[in-house]
Parts: sequence; structure tokens; C-alpha cells
Amino acid sequence: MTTKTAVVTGVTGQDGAYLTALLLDKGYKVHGTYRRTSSVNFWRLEALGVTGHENLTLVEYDLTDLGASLQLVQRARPQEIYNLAAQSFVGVSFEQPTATAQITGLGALNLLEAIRLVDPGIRFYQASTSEMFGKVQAVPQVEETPFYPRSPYGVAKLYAHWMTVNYRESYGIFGASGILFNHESPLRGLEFVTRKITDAAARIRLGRQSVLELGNLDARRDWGFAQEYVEGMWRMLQADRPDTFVLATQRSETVRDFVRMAFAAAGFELEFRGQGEQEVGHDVASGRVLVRVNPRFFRPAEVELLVGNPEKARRVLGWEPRTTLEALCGMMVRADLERVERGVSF
Ligand code: NDP
Ligand code: GDR
Repeated sequence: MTTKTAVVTGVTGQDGAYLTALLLDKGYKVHGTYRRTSSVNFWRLEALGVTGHENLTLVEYDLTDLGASLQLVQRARPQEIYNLAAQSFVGVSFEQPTATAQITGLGALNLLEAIRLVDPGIRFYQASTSEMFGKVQAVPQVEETPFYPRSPYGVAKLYAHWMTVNYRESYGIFGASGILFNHESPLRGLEFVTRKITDAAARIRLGRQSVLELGNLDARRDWGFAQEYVEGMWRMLQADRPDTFVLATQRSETVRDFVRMAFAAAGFELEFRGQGEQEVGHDVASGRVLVRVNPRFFRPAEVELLVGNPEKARRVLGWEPRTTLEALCGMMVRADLERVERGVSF
């Protein structure tokens, strides 16, 4: 059991909840930060059974505030900070590019500055992303693959990544950057495509929804299980030296493949016909159209193909993904069937 203290920003999010549960389990004292909103949402922490934990302190904090960042570090006096807070939805970053830059880009700098000024010995984890590879320059992507972000979100994350590297090289700060490929779970937000799909498959199965509308079905993603990825974050901060690591499964499937898989887990056999905006997916048994393309969900610039090679993380950190996409998808559909039956809507 450790006696360390950690700060986790973005504790209300998917990764924040899983990481908090992992750290508490290891004996950490955790200061988890959340934003003041009119209806704060701790459902993920509740789902993992950690809300009332004696070693968990929930702290109101906004990443865009430098003073608040200084105060957070001064009060918590942590050995480790995991910066998971972000405006993390790629689609929204096209609508709100400035807010995304301030939160997702400059927010990380506020924390790095707080570390530099208060205690340069604090270890820092930056939640970097495969979106930085964007229009990919090599397949599969590794730590050395050149970046080419394709969204305001990707550009903001790239800034935060380079600031982490810069503070590592300029001030000797232990800044680790985890380039994580998409990772999902039953705790994934409903706006992200996997959860949108598993939720819809469950609702359609139970007669609460008739059709699912999606954007680009051809996009390929490397999807892993979030609970395993937060373990990788922790390992990065226990390493001998700060570095940059890719976490991925090395398997890439299309959104269409994931739709087929999720609907199969809900008891439908889907076949697709038509192309582009005209494409639909129908249930083979009934002939009913259950999936339709809606251009509203297209993005101004798309990331077509992501597939990462986590060899460095395997070698240096002993980290490995274990859950197959089929198992992950099945787990998400089962959780959504159960939630829809109970009438719960997150
Ligand atoms: P979520 O969107 O589920 O969580 C993001 C968190 O950031 C939420 O707790 C949110 O709070 C918080 N937040 C947003 N804006 C602010 C702000 N101004 N100040 C303080 N907190 C804020 O993301 P995930 O858990 O999926 O991802 C965690 C991190 O990892 C993110 O930085 C994401 O960009 C990155 N990432 C995620 C990947 C994935 O596949 N999941 C892959 C690679 C990187 P609130 O609840 O109030 O909105
Ligand atoms: P992504 O995840 O953009 O990869 O970012 P998302 O699930 O939003 O999209 C994945 C792919 O699916 C396509 N798509 C749709 N996406 C959404 N959300 N809704 C739809 O209806 C839809 N139809 C098709 C998208 O165009 C895209 O190609 C996630 C986030 O967690 C980021 O924070 C993180 O950095 C990256 O993963 C790695």
C-alpha cells in the first residue's frame, strides 16, 4: 500500500472515474477535481462505488484558471498529477474552437506552470491522444510518427503534448505524455460513437427507439477497454524516467463493423446497402431499417484511419491490452440493456 497523494483532473469523466478507483485501490489519497455546474454528475464514481471513500476528496476546479491551478497544487501537495480534464469531444471542437484551445490546450499549461512554481518534483501525466496523428503519416502509428491533427481538439492536444515535452526538457519536470488511442467502456459518454451505438442497439431491442442515425461509417478506429488504459497511465508515472508512450490494441475496425457487432450482441443481424449519405442498415430477419446515415454527424475534416502499435509500452512498462473488441462491445451492450430496462438515461 502506498502513502502517496494524487490529483486527478476530470474526475467526473470516464477515465477520471476508472483511474480514481484504481488509485484508491492502491492506497492513494486522491484529490479529484470537478467543474462547478448547476447539476454536477458523479454517476460514474457512483457506478464504481467510490463516492464516499475516505481517501477521496472532491475539489471544485476549472482547468482554465491559473490561480486555481496554483491553489490546487498548494493545497493537495500531491506526488502525482493526472491531467484528464479536457473538452474532449472532437465534433464539438469545430463548433467551439476557442474554448477547446483554452481548456484542452492552455489548461495543461496552467498545471505545468503550477508544478514549476510550487513543486517541480511532482510527476505529471498528460492525456494525449491519437487524434494528434490525424491525417496519418504512417501505419501503424508509433511514438515517432509525425503528427498532423485534423480538428481544433487535435491541435489543442498537440500544444499540450509539446508543452509537456518542453517542461520535461527545460525544467527537468517528470512530464509523461500518454498517446492513447480510443478507449471505451460502459462508462463512456453517450456522445461518443461506440456508446451511442450500444445505447441505441439496446433501446431498439427494447422498443424504446426505432432508428439510429450516424455520420461517417467508414472511419476506422483502434478501440480498447478504458479500465486497462488508466492502468497504463499509472505505470507511466511509476517509470524510471518521463517519456511518451502509445497505448493501443493494434487492431482497427470501421464504425460500420462496430455497429454490426453491437447489434449482433443485441440480437439483430444487420446488413448494409447503399452508399454515402444514402447508406442504411436493415435487420435481415424483419427487413426493418435500423441504421441510417445523417450528414449532420459528418465532421468538416475527418480522421479516417487510426491503428497504434503499443510495443514501447509493452517493453518499458509491461503494459498490454487484454480485452477483445467483441468482449468490450458485448460488455457495453449488456450494460445498456440493463440501464434501458431500469429507465436510466446516462
Ligand atoms: P470525458 O469527456 O469523459 O471527461 C472529460 C473530463 O474533463 C470531465 O470530467 C469534464 O468535466 C472535465 N472538464 C472539461 N472541461 C473542464 C474544465 N474547463 N475544467 C475542469 N474540468 C473540465 O473524457 P475521457 O474520460 O474519455 O478522457 C479523459 C482524457 O483523455 C481527456 O483529456 C481526453 O481528451 C483524453 N483522451 C481520451 C481518449 C478516449 O478514448 N477516451 C483517448 C485519448 C485521449 P464535466 O463532467 O464537468 O464535463
Ligand atoms: P473520436 O471519437 O472522434 O475518435 O475521439 P468518436 O467516438 O466521437 O468518433 C469516432 C469516429 O466515429 C465517427 N462517427 C461518429 N462519431 C460520433 N461521435 N457520433 C456519430 O454519430 C458518428 N458517426 C460516425 C466519427 O466521425 C469518428 O470518425 C475520441 C475522444 O474520446 C477523444 O477525446 C479522444 O482523444 C479520441 O477518441 C482518441
